Amino acid sequence: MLDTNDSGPGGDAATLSTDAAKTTVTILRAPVVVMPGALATHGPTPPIGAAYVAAALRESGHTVQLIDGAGEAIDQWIEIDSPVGPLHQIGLSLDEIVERIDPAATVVGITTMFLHEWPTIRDLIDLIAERRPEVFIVIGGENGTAFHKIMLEQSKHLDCAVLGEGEATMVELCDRLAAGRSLGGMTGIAVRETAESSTIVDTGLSIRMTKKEVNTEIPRPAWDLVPLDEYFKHYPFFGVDRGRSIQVLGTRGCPYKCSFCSSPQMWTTKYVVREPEDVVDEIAEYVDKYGIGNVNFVDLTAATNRKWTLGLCDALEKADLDVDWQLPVGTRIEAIDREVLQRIYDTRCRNITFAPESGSQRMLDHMDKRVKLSHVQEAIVDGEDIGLHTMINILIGHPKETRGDLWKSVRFMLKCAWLGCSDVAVMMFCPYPGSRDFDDLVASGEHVLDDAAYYVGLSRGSSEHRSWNPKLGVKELRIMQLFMISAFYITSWVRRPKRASKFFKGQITGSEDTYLDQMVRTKRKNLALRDDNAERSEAALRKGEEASEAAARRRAEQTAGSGSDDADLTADSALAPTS
Ligand code: B12
Ligand code: SF4
Repeated sequence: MLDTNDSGPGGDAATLSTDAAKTTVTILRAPVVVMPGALATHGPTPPIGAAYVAAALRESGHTVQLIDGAGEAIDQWIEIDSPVGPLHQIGLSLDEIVERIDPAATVVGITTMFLHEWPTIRDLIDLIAERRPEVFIVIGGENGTAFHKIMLEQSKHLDCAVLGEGEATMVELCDRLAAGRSLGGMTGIAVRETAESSTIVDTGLSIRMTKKEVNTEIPRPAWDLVPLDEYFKHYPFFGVDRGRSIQVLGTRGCPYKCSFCSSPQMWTTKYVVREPEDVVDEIAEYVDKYGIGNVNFVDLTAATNRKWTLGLCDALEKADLDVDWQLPVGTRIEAIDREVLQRIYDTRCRNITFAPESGSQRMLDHMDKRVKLSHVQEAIVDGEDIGLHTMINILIGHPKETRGDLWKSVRFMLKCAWLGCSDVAVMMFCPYPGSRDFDDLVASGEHVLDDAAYYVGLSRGSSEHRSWNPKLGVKELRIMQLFMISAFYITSWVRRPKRASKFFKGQITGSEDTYLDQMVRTKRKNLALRDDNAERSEAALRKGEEASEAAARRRAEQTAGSGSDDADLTADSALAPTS
């Protein structure tokens, strides 16, 4: 049982132990799910969170296998049914994943970033429990942290959730499991209280690592366990295609607390930076090992600290690598000025995304989005003048947004286009678990979590999307989204006609400079790949159907026999781990 007298090393989660008993651990990433009708074009990218956790486990002495359910069959598209219509699952079927789990594994850790992955992961957990009832199943990641209570309630076979930053907590968890010790006193997990109980004990977020620990104790992602060549062969799916690419994380966390974002509940507001020299050393390693020519930073908000950004540029200049880099995740603006923009351009940053989210100050206040709109526009003018491609993210349909606010965003966005901004992403609001907006909407009964609601993050721009705004319906928001995107690029092309010809030329030659180039080309590639795949691998699609049927059968059987041995088995294994 969860013995609270055993304080163990609990509470000291930020230490990677190497002297405990060891076991074999499989880290799993489920196949990626995409919605054919949605505007977004994202597909699989290498699973950096899973690779970090795998590296930490390996360094502490555990034997580690990483199954990348997407990357290991990146050109296999399986059509699956969902409450929001057919979806495409890219990667291995669930059966194929379970077949690959190392027979020696006693722990399986599943990474999950997105809410829409949950139905697939729920099926995957059932299948693992059916075939490998002895393994201890753990979930971790941004959505695993935010949504763990419901996950543990819905999935009797899920034994534990690791909450927040994963490396040290997962090592401690596996050490305890390997030694047959109780999980009592451990920080950063959620488990069932006893074998019989449905009460979930949540010991709070993992303790965030200090700057020293981030810089000296955690190993780099275990990319050697990920089929990177498969990703290189296909397209990067994130950031503009500038050749062989890899993700890098320069900083951890974000000091802000925007109401729509789940980051504060996952990372707190502690912002930790890596030493710029170490980041550049990592990039140099990837140039040598994998021949990469481009880095996509996946930091929550990379350029938040001016001194750090300039330090990164100094280190890049010194290393003189033949590598471009991009900041495709929306970054803060307060630490950006002309000097910073010039330095990042000089060291080969080519694309930078700002995230003002709205053109209305009232909305910025509501969302707690601390940004100065005039500053964004100054950065666009300076950045484009220097040679960077700038992009802005705009969010529409927030529950507090009025039509007036929406039109202020349109005006702001068009001014940005006129000033030279290269790209825009207009996204429809969606409540994510872990965010303040999600909690408010669930509490007020305006957001009901049924099986269709899991896909709202994926459906943006499609007919399946919903609106949580009392005044702006989903139809109006979809029309506005398309109108805003079109109006942005028309304004940009009218003001700078050369951009239009460059765009069409790029679609023919395959060269990409902007997010628009990337989005259109990726959509075209996805369609071609899908058609190609439909012809080539009828078998894969059939396998998908069989897998869905098998999952449905399993669910029906479970419902019929619920309340039986399952709960005991899970709880027993959670509280009296294998030795
Ligand atoms: C980069 C990024 C992307 C990239 C790449 C993602 C990828 N690698 O697969 C791309 C562009 C592809 C992407 C796409 C989307 N994204 Co995105 N993305 C991010 C971003 C900014 C950073 C993620 C990242 O790489 N972090 C760095 C790594 C190291 O952190 P990590 O994965 O969390 O890992 C740590 C812990 O979580 C934990 N951990 C992780 N795995 C495991 C496993 C175990 C066993 C354990 C114990 C611990 C553990 O330990 C790790 C190290 O400490 C996040 C923001 C965020 N807050 O995370 C949004 C975020 C994840 N994205 C989000 C969304 C909504 C999307 C899209 C749905 C958008 C859209 N509508 O198209 C798509 C979905 C694509 C798809 N079809 O699956 C949301 C998810 C919200 C939700 N709950 O669903 C986030 C949280 C942003 C936000 N708040 O809006 N995204
Ligand atoms: S939206 Fe960006 S700035 Fe706001 S809390 Fe999330 S990561 Fe930080």
